[in-house]
Amino acid sequence: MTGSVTVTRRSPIRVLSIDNPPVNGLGAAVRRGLAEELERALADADVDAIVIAGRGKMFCAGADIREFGQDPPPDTPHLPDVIDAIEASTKPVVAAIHGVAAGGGLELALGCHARVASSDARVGLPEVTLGIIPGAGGTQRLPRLIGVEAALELIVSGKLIPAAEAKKLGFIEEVIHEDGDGDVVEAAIAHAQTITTPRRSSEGELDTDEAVFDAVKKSIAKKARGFDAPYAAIDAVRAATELPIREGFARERAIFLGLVNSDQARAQRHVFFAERAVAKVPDVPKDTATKDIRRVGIVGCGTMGGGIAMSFADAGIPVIVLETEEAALDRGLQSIRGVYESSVKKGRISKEEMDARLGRLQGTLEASELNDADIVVEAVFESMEVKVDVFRRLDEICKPDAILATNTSTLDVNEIADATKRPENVIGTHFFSPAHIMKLMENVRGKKTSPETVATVMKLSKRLGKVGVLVGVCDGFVGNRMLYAYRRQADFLLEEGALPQQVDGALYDFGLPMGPFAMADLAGLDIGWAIRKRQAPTRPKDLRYSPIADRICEMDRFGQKTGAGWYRYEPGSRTPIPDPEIEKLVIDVSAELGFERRTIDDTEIVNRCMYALINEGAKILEEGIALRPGDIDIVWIYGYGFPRYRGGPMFYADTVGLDKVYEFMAKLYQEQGEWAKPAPLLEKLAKEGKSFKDYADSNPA
Ligand code: T1G
Repeated sequence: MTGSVTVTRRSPIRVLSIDNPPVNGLGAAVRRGLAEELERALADADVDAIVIAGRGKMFCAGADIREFGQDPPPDTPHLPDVIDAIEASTKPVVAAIHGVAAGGGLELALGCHARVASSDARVGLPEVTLGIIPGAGGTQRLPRLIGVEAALELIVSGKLIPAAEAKKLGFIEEVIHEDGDGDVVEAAIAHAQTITTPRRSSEGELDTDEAVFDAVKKSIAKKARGFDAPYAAIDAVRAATELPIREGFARERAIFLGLVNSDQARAQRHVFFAERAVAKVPDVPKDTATKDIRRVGIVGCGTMGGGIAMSFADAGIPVIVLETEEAALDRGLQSIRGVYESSVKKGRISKEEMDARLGRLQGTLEASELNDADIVVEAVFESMEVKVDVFRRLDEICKPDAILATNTSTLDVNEIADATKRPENVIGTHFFSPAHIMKLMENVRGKKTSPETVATVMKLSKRLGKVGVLVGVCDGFVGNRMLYAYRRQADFLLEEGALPQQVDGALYDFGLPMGPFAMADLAGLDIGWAIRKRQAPTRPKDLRYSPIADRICEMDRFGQKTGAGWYRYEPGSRTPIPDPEIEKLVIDVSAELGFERRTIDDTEIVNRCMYALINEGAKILEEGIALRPGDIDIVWIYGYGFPRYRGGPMFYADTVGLDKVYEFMAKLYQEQGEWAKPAPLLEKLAKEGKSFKDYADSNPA
């Protein structure tokens, strides 16, 4: 064993196995080990061919991302050099791929003279998801193997594809079914012995016209808005068509090195690790017992109840949906069927798959039919009175160990839990609309929620293909509570001189999928109005409050669903059109409140809304409502479309500098009072010249 490479002598074949758990990352030791063992094998006359494989659950997940930004130990070969040596080998080298070959791991395999994969393997170049591009030859070798268009599709999307598809494309030579054909290493050994002349992927010229690149740029314009890496990847592949191979490699490397320490790459690396960290709950160890979820009950088949039911059916779990009236149940089930039918029409799922999912869904008007559910998710009207009544009844009907979950987006989960005799089995599972699509689940832990209930629901989030983030109980939990602070500044900016389309435009350009006013129109203004009415009795009377949103609701304008809200909408269209009536209302309210309207630029708009959001995030952290700054980032990225290339609001704050955020909020505090009071944690970190990352490192969750 050299470094993290084990050697198996199967004369005349030498097998080099990467052994660097958990994902065989190509860290310094692995690169050194591969280089040294390759040299030995080439020098050994008893060796006719070499197989490279991976120990454990996969071949190799690429470069060790944790080593980025660090200088490797001296004499550590760079990955491109290791791969060049493999490709130059006069003895055939075959990659034996199982599990995953991703990024540098696939580039390593592309440097080999052939690739044999097990049928369950997935392969791809996901570097763009980390804000970089393949930097070890992938953008030069892959197009030469499968053509420019197919290579662009894989590199620019960053997706992993099944081995069978890769074989069809032409960069996997053989796919074996390990249950039938023996293991992949054996197959690779056999394959190596069939090779007489090693085929080198970097050989051969490429020719293509510019239209191909323009077409890709056009096709990704919406999805890749604001991201640098996908466009850099297109430039690298273009270099493969314009330059001889060595110059192409150099061009790729230069683009890669230009990105690897960029703000976007550091942000997307942060998101990669933050997304994996959210699953770790300090006082709920990995081996905490979890309940088996075989059958699920949903209370309410409205927009949220229906979407939640689909999430479970999509994940293969039988669901029974309870409604109070036949008409409501029919409407709900019909809308679910409608969503599936349009997915079939769009070719997203097959008719058979639709039928299978609908087959798992059952409607009922009989609450007693929820008696054998392992978990029941309540998704009824957002009223404490209604929810407490539902939970009292569920407590009587459901089996003793069933989990009772509420989909409330703002209400006190402890109060709901205390309405039952099983508060330890009560938890919040806050889905985001549309629930069958949005990946985020805010799992709300009450004072009495047991570790088993937490562990079960966190595991269930993963099973549903969602990202579950554990949060504590407060008004609006993490996402909506921060949204209140963000939205408040947006409202105040209208009174001071901005207009809805300007505020929305500035935040759209910042990278959000839409601004606060267009988002409110999409969600429906009646929801926010109900929340403001509920909060009115406890809202501090001496603090500023913007009446504009209430006035719009009093005009029966509730957004897209009524054809008018902050904007007006043509029938059947979701395109927001600025409405002079709203402009007049905004200007009238300014005058009414004594504001002299002033010119406000986009930078102030972004700073006011973002810094207020971050400040609320800091309060949430110090109150322990969120475990880590990264958890808050994941909530905003998966729940509100915060741009991944900015890393989330808390990571973004670190790139701006907490001193700047603090100074800005401290100044706003002078003008607005309590609403803008800097969080003590923000003040402390800013004055100590520290970041939220420093806070996370010194308060490991
Ligand atoms: N480096 C370091 N750690 C990694 C890692 C990597 N490449 N991939 C995963 N981990 C850690 C992860 O943080 C987690 O740690 C554990 O491994 C299990 O991961 C030159 C420069 C392979 C599909 O983008 O997509 O090569 O939380 O929970 O669900 O061109 O991991 O347990 O402490 O995700 O089974 C390109 C990244 C690198 C692939 C497996 N490669 N990894 O999924 O496990 S850049 C990637 C994944 C590159 C070259 C460039 C997934 C996976 P912990 P996991 P999983």
